[in-house]
Amino acid sequence: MVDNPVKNESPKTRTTPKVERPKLHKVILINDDYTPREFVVMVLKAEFGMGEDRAAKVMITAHQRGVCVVAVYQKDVAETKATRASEHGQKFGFPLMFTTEPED
Ligand code: TYC
Repeated sequence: MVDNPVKNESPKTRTTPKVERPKLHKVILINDDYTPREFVVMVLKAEFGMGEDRAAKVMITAHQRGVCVVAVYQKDVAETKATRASEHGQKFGFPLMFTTEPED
């Protein structure tokens, strides 16, 4: 295309760059009345690589408010992590539950 500052002679060849960033998904810890606090902390450390202090803060937030965001990942990673962490609780007979939801 020859440059023409007055008129774009072939507008149909112009493309809009469209790079969509995949939405991140939150892993959410749900409170329950049965899982021991120490067990929740242990699972957060084991499944999400948290240190003791961070894990204890996340656990107490879920305990007090009902839910707490644990971390954000791309969709498939968030779902796998939530499933694994919930299964960790089930394996020990606890109703510990992790869910996922897309970030806004
Ligand atoms: N509420 C539980 C108790 O009092 C502890 C707990 C905290 C369980 C957070 C789940 O996501 C949870 N033993």
